[in-house]
Amino acid sequence: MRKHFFSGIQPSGRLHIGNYLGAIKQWIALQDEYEPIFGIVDYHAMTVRYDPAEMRGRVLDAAASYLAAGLEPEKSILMVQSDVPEHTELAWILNCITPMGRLSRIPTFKDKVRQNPDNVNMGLFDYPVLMAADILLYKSEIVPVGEDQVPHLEFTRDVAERFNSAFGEVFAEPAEVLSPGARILGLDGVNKMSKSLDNCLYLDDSDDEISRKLSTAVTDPARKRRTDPGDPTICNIMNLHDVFSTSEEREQCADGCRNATIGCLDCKKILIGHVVETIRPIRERKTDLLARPDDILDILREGAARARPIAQATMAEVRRAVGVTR
Ligand code: AQP
Repeated sequence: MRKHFFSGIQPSGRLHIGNYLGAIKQWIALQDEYEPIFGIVDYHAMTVRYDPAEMRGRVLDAAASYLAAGLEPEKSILMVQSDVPEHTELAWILNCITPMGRLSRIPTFKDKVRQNPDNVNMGLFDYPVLMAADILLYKSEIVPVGEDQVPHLEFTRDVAERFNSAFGEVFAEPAEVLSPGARILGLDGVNKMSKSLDNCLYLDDSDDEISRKLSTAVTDPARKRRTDPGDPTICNIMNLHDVFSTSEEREQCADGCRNATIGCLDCKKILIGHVVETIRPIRERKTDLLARPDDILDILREGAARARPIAQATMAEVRRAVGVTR
């Protein structure tokens, strides 16, 4: 029997190439070896202000993106977090063994407080506990994630250890699996590519949008003219070449930048070709899928029905361990 692991994405906006390269691409590659559970974690997305009328559409959009990127519902389980109430049940139990001081040191919480100063709610603070519950519920031993999630995985291991030593061995301590695209910067060249910062190349951008966004994206700011030599090590376009282009193209662009024999625009044109080739088939499949929302809803319903017995079996063990069965 293939082992499970859980990995999820918040339906907090359209998915972008950071989500794809940091997480989704790796998940797809693991679906022969494991039976992964891919969650659309809608309860996590409630930690920032949102319009309830948009949530259904966002969930469908995320599901279509996963499927278009190569998730196969015969091999993997695609589900929505709120369809499996054991996630929030386990989160409550984990809350009761989590020191508040430990949570307040997690850097992503501080970042979110900076971004949402007028909405610092308990859900935002507790986000890592719900994420730990998502992962532990399926006894995940690995979790493919982007670099920004490493502190959450460290926290998940902590909680698993705390639980096991208080109540007896129930959970595995999961390890993060990072890809070469584990930290994709946004088009501003400074911040992480992020839905909420809208500095993204989205998985459904048109060829023209990709070309326009990359043509105006930040490069080495000290390189003002075509004839100035540049520093490819601080250029975000070069970072993207690292994940999209061949080694010959990377060398051609890096050497050409250092000795000013290639301009930023020519270097960008090579990248644009690769990004368009990657995004175009995903966008086209996604458009086809979104034209059949009932088929997507069927896949999500079936995913929840397959995930629930696994979650219930773990919860039965957890309930016995913490002494709430009679
Ligand atoms: N820029 C990124 N580079 C590499 N990996 C990334 N991931 C997100 N951004 C990048 C990975 O995608 C998975 C799902 O992330 P998420 O959507 O659940 O949450 P997030 O990391 O908070 O993503 P965003 O886009 O930044 O969302 P908002 O703006 O709503 O907070 C994770 O594995 C993540 O590492």
